[in-house]
Amino acid sequence: MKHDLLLTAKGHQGTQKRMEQEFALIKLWEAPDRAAALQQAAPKIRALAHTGHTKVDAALMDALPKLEIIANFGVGVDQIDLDAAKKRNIIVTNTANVLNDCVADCAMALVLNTLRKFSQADKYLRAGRWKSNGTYPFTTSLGGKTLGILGLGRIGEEIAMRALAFKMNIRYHNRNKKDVPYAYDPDVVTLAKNSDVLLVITPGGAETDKLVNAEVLDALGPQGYLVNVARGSVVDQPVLLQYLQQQKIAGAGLDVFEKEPDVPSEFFALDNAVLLPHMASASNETRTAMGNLQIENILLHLAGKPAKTPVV
Ligand code: NAP
Ligand code: 8YV
Repeated sequence: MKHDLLLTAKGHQGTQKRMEQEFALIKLWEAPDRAAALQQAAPKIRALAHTGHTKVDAALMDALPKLEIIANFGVGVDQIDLDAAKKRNIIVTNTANVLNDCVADCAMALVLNTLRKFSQADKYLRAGRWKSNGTYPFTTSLGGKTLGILGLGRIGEEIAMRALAFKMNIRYHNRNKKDVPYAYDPDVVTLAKNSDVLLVITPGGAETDKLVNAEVLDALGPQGYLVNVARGSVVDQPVLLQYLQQQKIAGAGLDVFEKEPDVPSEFFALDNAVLLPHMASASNETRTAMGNLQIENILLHLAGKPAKTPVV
């Protein structure tokens, strides 16, 4: 007999296909009446698979009184109310580690692209401006510059290794100093002051909300660059936009935004920003590995075994 599984949203196709094979799958987003679908599912649902950035809140947990596990597709769980899950003895799992390389590759590509402006230069060539205006203006080298990593965790450490290969110097700030061969700064402002590129890869949520604010961007200064692959919430987005428009920082590379997929159109006009549609983990290989881990966590739990990557 297949176990029941409630899936909150349409996500990675291969993962959904596997879920359809392994479980009796209920697709919540397809239900014409969500409340009625939840009521019907409630007596049998022990496992919920979540994908995307909609909230998994206390009300959803209360609608599923038999719920034991919420398995997230993604390492960041800021969209899940962890306190509410803990209170209800619901396990939350993520997809830690399997995406480290892919996200670090994307972060490094953003650093490179933001300083060297390859995206902008590509547009310049396609618009025929090489021929009409001549060579593209000179850009900024990476070698010898200091990369300040805000959030030197699993992904942050992979980014540091890549940046070393580009001959960058590494500094970092976490709440807790680590046993690593990189210089530690005790706060974000000091890190920004000491960095040419400030790279954000902390979790999202209340603890890090607008951690990168005007004071931090002032410390980064007009020659400094910001790269964000964490969550849009970690940066004060309206302030960042203003700083980019007024060239109070040199540029930004952004994979994440405050209210995805809505990106204020003022960003599109900026020549000093490289913008990506939240795609740091979006390779076929990595998304498949994330889905496999999400499913493995659910199957382990339903077999009475400990999940592989629990968060709470
Ligand atoms: P992780 O291993 O838990 O690392 C997070 C790091 O952030 C830790 O070193 C932690 O150190 C630090 N940190 C946490 N809160 C902080 C705070 N208030 N101030 C300063 N540092 C803080 O997590 P990970 O696996 O590397 O993932 C990090 C995040 O990247 C995820 O949560 C997710 O939001 C984001 N992400 C984005 C994408 C994307 O597609 N763009 C893909 C994957 C992940 P301390 O605890 O010592 O402070
Ligand atoms: C995914 C992510 O884009 O893992 C994370 O925290 O942000 C990304 O890997 C997202 O989780 C897909 O829903």
